Parts: sequence; structure tokens; C-alpha cells
Amino acid sequence: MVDTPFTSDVARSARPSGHPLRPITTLRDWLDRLAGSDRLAVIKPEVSLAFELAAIAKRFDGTKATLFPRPGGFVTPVISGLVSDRRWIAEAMGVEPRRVLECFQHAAQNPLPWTEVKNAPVQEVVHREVDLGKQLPLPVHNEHDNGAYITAGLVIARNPSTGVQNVSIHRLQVSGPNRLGALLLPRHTSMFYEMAERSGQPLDVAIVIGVDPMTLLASQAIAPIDFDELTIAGALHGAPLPVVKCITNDVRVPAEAEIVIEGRILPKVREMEGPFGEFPQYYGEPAKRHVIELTALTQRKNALFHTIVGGGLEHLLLGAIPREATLLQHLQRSFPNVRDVHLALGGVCRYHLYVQLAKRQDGEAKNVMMGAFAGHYDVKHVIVVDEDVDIHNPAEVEWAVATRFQADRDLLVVPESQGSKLDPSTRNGVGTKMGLDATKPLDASEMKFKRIRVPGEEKIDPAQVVAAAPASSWRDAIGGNLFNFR
Ligand SMILES: Cc1cc2nc3c(=O)[nH]c(=O)nc-3n(C[C@H](O)[C@H](O)[C@H](O)COP(=O)(O)O)c2cc1C
Ligand SMILES: [Mn+2]
Repeated sequence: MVDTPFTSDVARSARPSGHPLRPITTLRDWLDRLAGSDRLAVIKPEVSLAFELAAIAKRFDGTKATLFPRPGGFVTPVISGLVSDRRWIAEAMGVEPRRVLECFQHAAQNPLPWTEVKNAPVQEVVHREVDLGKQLPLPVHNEHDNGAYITAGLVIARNPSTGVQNVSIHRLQVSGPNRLGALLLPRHTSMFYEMAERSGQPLDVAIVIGVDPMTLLASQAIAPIDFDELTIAGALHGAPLPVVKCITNDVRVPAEAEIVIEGRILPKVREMEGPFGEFPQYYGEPAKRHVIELTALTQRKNALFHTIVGGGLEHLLLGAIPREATLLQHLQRSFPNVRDVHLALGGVCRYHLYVQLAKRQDGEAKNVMMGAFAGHYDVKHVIVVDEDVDIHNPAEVEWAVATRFQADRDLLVVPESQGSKLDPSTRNGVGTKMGLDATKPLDASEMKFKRIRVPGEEKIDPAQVVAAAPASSWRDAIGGNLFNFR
């Protein structure tokens, strides 16, 4: 196996201390956990793959995961909405919700190298001829999507010069029986591909569908290049991830996965891909994009096919938590007073970053904003607030802006900078950053920004203070009969 500079120190503990619960390490365990707590909706068999499946999954998004038996008549069931609540992610990690970012950071700093196995459930069935439309239940999600897409496929590729693997999710358009169109935004897979393409070579890849929640989350880590995200999955599990070599190339894939599609991204080939409904709740525009030619499909005997409905909570949260963890760590390196960060839902869990700061210096909030913009190009608007503001409550953040922010003094605007290509208000990803300093001035008198408070409010238990008599007899309660109050 390939050793990275980050995978040598197996001895270090993989998880921070003090976590009483065990993390979930397999997809089937997670489905059992959801089912056992009424969070898995088993849908009637044979729903249509064209829109109906996505419509049902979306209706349950955030409340229940969905399982579709015999979708469109296929034997392979479809599952969706596996991690559509922040608390579920904490539960799968085995930590309290407030420790999710800390736990993810710890895993990213203490990766566990994977172990290679020879026999893997994901290779129980091997198809050397790939015909996606016949072999997999492929749903069509949004009204104007250009047909069926694979949306929960972890794309694994190896750095052509170092051999170190990378993991990321990419939307994959089904363009033919053994052909996919892919959107590779400018990050690691596209860098590996450019290296291969420069020497006229294809880039071998594996597309892994149906993994446990921690492996899904690890795929979204904002790690340095040549940092194998599967080693973060191992650390989140507290045990090395078993992997197996692909049948037609050298990529190593999670052995416990449900389905693996093997293939290669073709050099010098671009074909039309899109439109496709994306996380900003708009369609990604059609354009000529990368093409993957498929070489084999392997699966479990009774495999499950995972689909993520674009723009749903599952999609948004999977991106949000690893980004928050990385942005928090990145900011705290320069600004130890940064307490917490949150990528708000209204900013599609990518564009709006709320930062909680224990301000010690005037002007500090503006430096924090500049650090945040540099932390990830998707970060577009940053709002910095004081420690007394709950950054997980958008109404509190708005209240801080309403009462502590003055635009002439507290606004930072950075025009013509790199943003998200999927933000339709940018010029192909070139746009403006904005930072709002909603912290109170350090020299303000104590009473000026003192939040009002009724003493004892937090101790009131409504059940204890309500009178026993029903509310309909309120006249009796105030002595109405005595005073003939009608
Ligand atoms: C459901 C889902 C779909 C995604 N689709 C794409 C995509 O089509 N193209 C892309 O470049 N990134 C996509 N992403 C984001 C990348 O997977 C993510 O930024 C990843 O961390 C990049 O990995 P890297 O830093 O190793 O390159 C998607 C993420 C999720 C959760
Ligand atoms: Mn990477």
C-alpha cells in the first residue's frame, strides 16, 4: 500500500478522548440504527425512477432516510437521505453534536492508514461488461436535469506521480452504457487528471457507491493534496478501513462498499454534460466536460444503490461539516480567539460563514474575514459576531447585524475575487466577497450593548407554573363568578 507522510503514525489515538459512544463503521449498521429509531421510511415497491423517487426522498429529507424496494422494477434497492441532520452525523461519529467539528479535525490530524484485503464483499459479483442502464437503478432527479445521474459516487484516483489516492464526490451524468460525463471543479481529481493528460494518459478511477456515513463525510474533507481521505475515514471509525484493489486498475476501494464502477477519465476528450440541479438550488449550466469510460462494475450480491438528491440537506450537510472543521482550524491557527464557525443553511451551507469571535483587539474581525475568504473560495459573505451570539441561530446573527453593525465602518468588500462557479450571480466564478463586522466596539460602555434579560426566565418550567384548572374556566380562575364577570 501507499504510505503518505500522514499515515505512518498508527500508534496515536485515532479519536479524541472522552467519547462514550462508538462510531458507526458500516452502512448496514447505520440503516439498522435509523430503522430502530423510526428514521428509515421503507417506501412502497416499484416507484418510478423518473422524478417520483427523488420527489419522495426530498419530502423525507431531514426527517427520515428513504429505502426504495424494486425501484423502476430493478432488483437493486435505492437508498437516500442517510445523513440529512447534523445530529445524525454526530450520532454516527459517536460524539455530542457540539463536538462534531473537533472530532472531524482530530481525525484529519490523526489519519489511520487503510489495510488491504484480498476478498471483499464489494467484489462478490463482477461484471466485465458495463451497461449502466441495465445494471443499476439510475434515478432522474430534477425537472431539467439532462437525464440520469450518479450523485453519491466517491471518485477515487491516484496521483500519477506519487501514487497517493484522493477521494471526492462528483456528479456523474450517464452518457451511455459505459460512459459518464463528470464535473471536476478545480481541486485534486482535476489536478491528477491534468498531470495524466499532459503525458497523453487517461486517469484511472473508481466510483464507489454505498458507503458508511463516516466515509461519505471523509470524502468531503478539505485536505492537502496527497492526503488520502480514506485515512480520515479510518480515523473516524477508530479502525483502519479495509480496502481492495480494483479488478481493472490499481485504485484501492473500500471493501465493504455496495457497488464499485471502475474506469478511466479519457485524455483530450470533452463532451456535453448538464444541466443538473445543484446545491445552490439552481441548475449547473451545460458545457463540454470530462468523460469517464467504464471498464468494470463490481458489487455485493444484494447491493444497495445510494442516491443523493442535489440541493437536499444530505448534500448540503455533507459539504458543510468538513468545511466548517477545516475553516475553524485554519482560522484558529492565526486567530486563537475564534470560538466557532457555522456555514448557514440560507447560504446553502457553502457561501455564508458565521464566525464567533472573543474579540480582544479592535479591527480583529476584519482580519478574521480575510482569513476566512482565503480558507475556501466558496466562502462569499462572512459575518463576525461576539461570543454572546448563537451562530447556529440565523435570527441571532441577523440581530447582531441589525444592532452592532454600521456599513460605513464595519463592511469589507473585495471585488473581482475567486468564488463558486455554481453561484449564478458570479461571472463564471469571479465575484465579490463581503465581510460584516457585527461585533460590538471594545470601548463601548457595559450597558450600551447589554442584552435585556428577565431574571429567572430560564428557570421557569411551564408545566410547573400552569394552574390545574383548564384554560376554558379562566373566568373562574380570576374569580369571575364572585364578581359576576361576564
Ligand atoms: C453530493 C455531492 C456532490 C458533489 N458534486 C461535485 C461535482 O460535481 N464536482 C465537483 O468538483 N465537486 C463536487 N462535490 C464537492 C467535492 O466532492 C468536494 O469539494 C471534495 O472535498 C473535493 O475533494 P478534493 O479536495 O480532494 O479535490 C460534491 C459534493 C457532494 C457532497
Ligand atoms: Mn483531496
